[in-house]
Amino acid sequence: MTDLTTGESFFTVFICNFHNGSRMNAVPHSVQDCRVVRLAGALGAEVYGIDLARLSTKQEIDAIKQLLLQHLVLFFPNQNLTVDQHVEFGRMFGPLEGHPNLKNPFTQHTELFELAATHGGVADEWHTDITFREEPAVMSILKMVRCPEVGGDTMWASLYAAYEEMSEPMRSLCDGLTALHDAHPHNRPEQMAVHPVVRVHPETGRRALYVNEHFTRRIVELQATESENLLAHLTRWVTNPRFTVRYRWTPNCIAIWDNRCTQHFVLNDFVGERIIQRVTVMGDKPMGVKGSSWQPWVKPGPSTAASRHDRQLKRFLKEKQVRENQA
Ligand SMILES: O=C(O)CCC(=O)C(=O)O
Ligand SMILES: [Fe+2]
Repeated sequence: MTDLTTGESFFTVFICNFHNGSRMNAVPHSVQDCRVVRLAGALGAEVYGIDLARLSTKQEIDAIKQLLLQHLVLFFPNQNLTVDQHVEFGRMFGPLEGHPNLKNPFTQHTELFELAATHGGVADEWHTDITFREEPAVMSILKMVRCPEVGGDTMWASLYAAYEEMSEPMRSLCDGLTALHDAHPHNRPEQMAVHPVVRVHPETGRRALYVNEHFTRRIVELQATESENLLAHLTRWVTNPRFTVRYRWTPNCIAIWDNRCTQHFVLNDFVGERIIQRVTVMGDKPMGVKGSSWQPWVKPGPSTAASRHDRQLKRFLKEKQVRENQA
């Protein structure tokens, strides 16, 4: 490791940390002992040598943010954060929000929630967190509290890779589309938001394919069957193994992911208990490449049997109209 920093200000100064000689990770001096080990071609890195409970300066948090922009999901094994420290750590990245629909057993920390497998808490469908909201979470910070000896791995997919590897005509089509997301999986179909199908990451400027199997219901500008087929293709495409990393957990590992350019999925291949706790950094409004290029498509004329496929979109559009009239 080469020290280039002596006497210079923090923001201009980096230590070069090579883990395999092929890729440089720029890590600020104050966390120079950390070792970054990439886990897959598309995304994911393990970080060793940082005690997350002791991080406190803006520079240290900025260093983690930089690593996250680079690797999209970071894993910090063998951290011993208490519930208080976990929440405190999360707050350093921005205001936290509790989960809008899932139970939270921690009354002293409404921002922290827990998923226990024995209570059905297994997120075994590909998703980006809470995209049914107008401003989905920026990032999530998860603590693995209890994991099975075997199984229960989590996978993440890079939505940059998914976008960048599509053909040009497909990218061009997707650039001009928006999609309706809803909280149907939480039995809250009235919670809805429309987001661009291609999201431009506000910090990197890169484009990400922003539709997911769990919450994305309908491409707004397409006819219902077209939407169904395109969504089936895109949500499957995102899960191409080449765009993913699969992580095998150990207890007390902390994972941080950038929710603006990734999806994740838990392998429900285990027996017994598996418990995670998560805090979530509040979100921003996803921006697209150029806005919607076409009008919403709903079946014209009086309602018929087939109109049911447009019902949720019609509901969204009607409520939007009411909101706009009130504003
Ligand atoms: O249990 C996991 O590994 C991830 C759960 C999940 O989807 C989440 O916390 O957002
Ligand atoms: Fe999730």
